[in-house]
Amino acid sequence: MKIGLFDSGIGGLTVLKKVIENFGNHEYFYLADNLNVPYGSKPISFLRENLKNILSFFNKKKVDLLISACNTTDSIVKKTNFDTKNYSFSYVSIIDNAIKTIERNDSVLLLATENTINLGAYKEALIKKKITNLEEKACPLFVPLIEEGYWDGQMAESVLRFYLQDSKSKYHKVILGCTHYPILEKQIRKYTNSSIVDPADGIVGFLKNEINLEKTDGKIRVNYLVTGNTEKFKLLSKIFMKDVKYHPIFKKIELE
Ligand code: DGN
Repeated sequence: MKIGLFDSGIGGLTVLKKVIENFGNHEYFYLADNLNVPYGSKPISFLRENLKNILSFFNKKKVDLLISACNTTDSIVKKTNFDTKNYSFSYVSIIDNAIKTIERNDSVLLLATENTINLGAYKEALIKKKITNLEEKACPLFVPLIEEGYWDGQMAESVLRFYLQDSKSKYHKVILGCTHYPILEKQIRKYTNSSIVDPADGIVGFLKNEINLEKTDGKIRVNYLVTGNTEKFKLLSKIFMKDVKYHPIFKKIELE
């Protein structure tokens, strides 16, 4: 199957990695729009236009499935009547699948970008699930920190402490509502005893149970399409994907 994924940078790799681990050899296209990172605080009107270009790009690539590996753009899809039906692929929502892992009466802490929280797609879906104990926290410093490669050390420690020092044991679940955040999962765990929801697991569940995607053998190739700094993306993706046996191909592209 031809599978597309996209994000503002390396965050979506947390989804790609789990998809590869579970489904092996498919034809993967990963668009890293790091020219426009971070999406979390950019104007919605800009991100919406940019999203149209991303979807047209994948339409031309003729992917069968397009996985939203970005909660911010998925929030835009859900809250601004963005039509994903006029394309040849099936669009896979990260938020819909993350929500499936939440149970009635769970108390929830949502960590996400400012745009994701302000757009309210998670909140709306959680209220539908009768979740009344919800706290939302935007962590705008996480994405720049991660995109600059500060995944541990003092700088990461200070930023994590700044956002999370009050979070200990208050919730059943902590949703990492930005695909960049699982890169800091080990450190986030120091601040909470709650169970952590990585939306990538929701995507894997969807592909397994609702699309019946099979695991296939063979050499795994990923076509990385990068809009901004390709060298930086190449370096960080190599570090993050170091345990994955695959053949990455990097290409700089321009979105129309
Ligand atoms: N990783 C994206 C998300 O899940 O929202 C976007 C992060 C960003 O660019 N701020």
